[in-house]
Amino acid sequence: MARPTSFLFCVMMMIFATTLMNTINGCYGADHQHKLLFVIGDSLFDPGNNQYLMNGSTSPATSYPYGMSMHNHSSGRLSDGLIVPDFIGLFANKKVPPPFLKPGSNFSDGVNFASAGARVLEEHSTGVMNMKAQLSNFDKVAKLIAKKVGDEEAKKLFMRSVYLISLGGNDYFGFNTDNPNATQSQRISYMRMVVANLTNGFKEIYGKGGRKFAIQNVGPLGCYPMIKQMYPELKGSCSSKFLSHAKLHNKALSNALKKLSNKLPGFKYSILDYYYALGDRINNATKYGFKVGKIACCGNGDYNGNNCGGGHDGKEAFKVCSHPDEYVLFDGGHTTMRTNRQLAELLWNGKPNITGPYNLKQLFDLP
Ligand SMILES: *[C@@H]1O[C@H](CO)[C@@H](O)[C@H](O)[C@H]1NC(C)=O
Ligand SMILES: *[C@@H]1O[C@H](CO)[C@@H](O)[C@H](O)[C@H]1NC(C)=O
Ligand SMILES: *[C@@H]1O[C@H](CO)[C@@H](O)[C@H](O)[C@H]1NC(C)=O
Ligand SMILES: *[C@@H]1O[C@H](CO)[C@@H](O)[C@H](O)[C@H]1NC(C)=O
Ligand SMILES: *[C@@H]1O[C@H](CO)[C@@H](O)[C@H](O)[C@H]1NC(C)=O
Ligand SMILES: *[C@@H]1O[C@H](CO)[C@@H](O)[C@H](O)[C@H]1NC(C)=O
Ligand SMILES: CC(=O)N[C@H]1CO[C@H](CO)[C@@H](O)[C@@H]1O
Repeated sequence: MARPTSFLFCVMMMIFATTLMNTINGCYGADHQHKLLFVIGDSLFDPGNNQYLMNGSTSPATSYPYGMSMHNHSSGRLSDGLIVPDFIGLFANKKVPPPFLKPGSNFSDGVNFASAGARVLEEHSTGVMNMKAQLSNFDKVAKLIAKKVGDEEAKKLFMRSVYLISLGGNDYFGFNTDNPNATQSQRISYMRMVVANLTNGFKEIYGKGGRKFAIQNVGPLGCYPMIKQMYPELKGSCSSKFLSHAKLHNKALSNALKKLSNKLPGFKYSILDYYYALGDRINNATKYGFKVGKIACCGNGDYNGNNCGGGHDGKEAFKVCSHPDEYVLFDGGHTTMRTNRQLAELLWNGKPNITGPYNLKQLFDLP
C-alpha cells in the first residue's frame, strides 16, 4: 500500500526566560498522525517543575523517600514513582511528557506544565505556577511551534493534540481551611467562580486549536489523611465539608463541559471521575489489590498525613512503609505509583461510567 509521503520538520528552539533556558528540540509539522500531549495541573500531575522555581532551595519531593520505587530517583514528583501523565505518555507510545522548566527538555511528544500547589483562581504565588501562568507557558510553546511550521500547520497540530488537566483541588483546600465558617451560599459562589475561570481556561486552549480535553475532576479531599489530621474531632471519618464542596464542583464541571461541547464545534472531552476512583480505593482498598487505604505510606501523625520527607524544612520526623505498592496513598494527599497506574488505566480506557463521554485512547485515536 502506498503511504503518503510524511516528513517531519525537526526544529530546535530556545526560550530565554530570566535565568531559565529551555530547549525545544521538536519534530512537528507535516506528519499528520503526530499528536502531542500537553499537561496542565497541580501536584497530582507535577513532574518536577517546582524545583526549578525554588532558586536552589530544596523541596521534599526532590529527596528520599519520594521516588523510592524508582531507585530513589527523587524527581520532584509527589509519589514513590511515576505519576498519571507519565503513564498516559507511555500508553500513547510517547515519551513521558517532560517538565516545561527542565533545561534541555525535548518537547517533540508534548510537555508538562503542571506545578504543585497550582490553583485556578490565584494569579501569582511564590514558587508555584497557577493556571494562568501555565496557560501563558503553553502560549509561549504554541507561538514557537507556529513560528517554525507556520500558523496553519501549528493549528492543525494543536487540534490533533490532547490536553490533560487536573486543577481545582487546591482552590477548595485553600478556601475551606481559610474560611472555616463560610456559609453555603459563599461556598457555592466560590465554586461558581472556580468553574467559570476553569472554563475560560479551556476556551483559551480551544482558541489556539485545542479540541481534545481530558479532565480529572476534584478528588475526595475530605478523606485525605492530611485533612483527617487537621480535624481530629472527626475521629478518622471523612470531612463532609470538603467532600461536599468537591462534589458541587464536579457536578458543575460536568455541566460546564457538556455546554462547551454543545457550543464549540469539534470540542471533545473526557472526565475521569477521580472523586469516585480514589474514594473507593481509600475506603475499599482490598477490592483493588491494596492492603492499606486510609493511612499514607509516608509521613507522621495518626494517618501519616503530614511531613513526608521531613516537611518544608526537611527536619520533621516521619515514617516510611517498606512496600508502597500495598498502599493507595503515598503521602497525606498524593497517591502511590501503583495507584497512579490504575488511575491512568482508567483515564486511558475506562468505561463511560468512570471516564466519559470519551476516554483518552479514543481522544488520541480521533483524527
Ligand atoms: C527529540 O525527540 C525526537 C523524537 O523522539 C527526535 O526525533 C529528536 O531527534 C529529538 N531531538 C533532539 C535534539 O534530541
Ligand atoms: C534509598 O535511600 C534510602 C535512604 O537513604 C536507603 O535506605 C535505601 O537503601 C535506598 N534505596 C535504594 C534502592 O538505593
Ligand atoms: C526566586 O528569585 C526570583 C528573582 O529574584 C524571585 O522573583 C522569586 O520570587 C524567587 N522565588 C522563590 C521561590 O523564592
Ligand atoms: C469560626 O467559628 C468558630 C465557632 O463559632 C469560632 O470559634 C472561630 O473563631 C471562627 N473562625 C473564623 C476564622 O472566623
Ligand atoms: C475569575 O476569578 C477572578 C478572581 O480571581 C474573578 O475576579 C473573575 O470574575 C473570575 N472570572 C470568572 C469568569 O468568573
Ligand atoms: C461501570 O460499568 C462497568 C461495566 O461496564 C461495571 O463493571 C462497573 O462496576 C461500573 N462501575 C461503577 C462505579 O458503576
Ligand atoms: C464494595 C464495597 O465494599 N463498597 C464499600 C466501599 O466503602 C464504602 C464506605 O466505607 C462502603 O459504604 C461501601 O459499601
